[in-house]
Amino acid sequence: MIEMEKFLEQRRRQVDAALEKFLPKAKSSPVTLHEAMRYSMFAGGKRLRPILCLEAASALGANDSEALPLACALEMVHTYSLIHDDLPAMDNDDFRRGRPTCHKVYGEAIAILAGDALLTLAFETAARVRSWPRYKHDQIITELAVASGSRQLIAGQVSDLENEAKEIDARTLRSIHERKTGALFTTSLRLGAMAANATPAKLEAITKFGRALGLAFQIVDDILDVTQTSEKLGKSAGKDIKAQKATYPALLGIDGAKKAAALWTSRAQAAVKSLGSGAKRLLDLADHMLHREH
Ligand code: GRG
Repeated sequence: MIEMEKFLEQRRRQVDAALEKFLPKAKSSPVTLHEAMRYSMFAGGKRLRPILCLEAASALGANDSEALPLACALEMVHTYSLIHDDLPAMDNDDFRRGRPTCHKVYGEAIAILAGDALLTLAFETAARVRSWPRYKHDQIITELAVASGSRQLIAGQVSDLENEAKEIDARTLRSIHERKTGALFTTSLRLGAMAANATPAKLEAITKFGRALGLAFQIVDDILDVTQTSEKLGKSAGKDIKAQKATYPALLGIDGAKKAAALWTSRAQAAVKSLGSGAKRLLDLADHMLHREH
């Protein structure tokens, strides 16, 4: 576990160094906007999506430099979604990544614009990568757009908002999370695999891994919301109950939710067994995500 922590810290530093280059300098005009983008970006996220992207690429034999711009683009989309999710019109949260939320520090207007600017910068960054023999530039950009768009990430958010205080069944809950959380996870892994010019069979294995891992991640996220403190999570704990959201612990109980998270993790791991020893790190990452405490 300590070994994995060290490895993740190394990866986070690598991603942060690349993000540092892609984000406009804090002193460049408009200063407030660029400061706000950096405030949320460098607030200490786990960097799971970029790390998954880099690890998928590495599992299939690519150098980190091939996937790094895509890894950064994914973190930009994710950070934008957190800034907007925290706004008073959405989840209305004061605390994220261990600090006051973007709108609490910079005001709502700048927070909205910082989110918009990060989303746009994600596409500028992704547009700079080259094509690979099997995966052309337009396919890469389309994947990122679809995962972030009105049928996936944003659809999941809309469905989440519309179902607050409603009783929903397991199928609806899963569908919310597949779009809100799972799509960007799966795309992170797929873009990494594409940067390694994966064969269709290997890309399919990585895709199955991503879908199952995304669900496992979300179930663990729901469990942590009720079992951990805000301090430990770096975001407000106990929010799901307050917002009367349907969650896996509410549907299955804590023990049932833990079993479900373990089941989806083992399904994810089974999906990449065919990739052999190259996938060892992906298997370990799935275990780490299952047992994480924040
Ligand atoms: C506003 C378009 C739009 C979408 C918002 C991402 C999202 C959709 C909402 C965030 C709230 C939430 C509980 C999402 C589900 C789980 C999730 C994505 C948690 C945050 O991801 P982590 O734990 O966060 O990887 P860090 O801060 O470590 O990057």
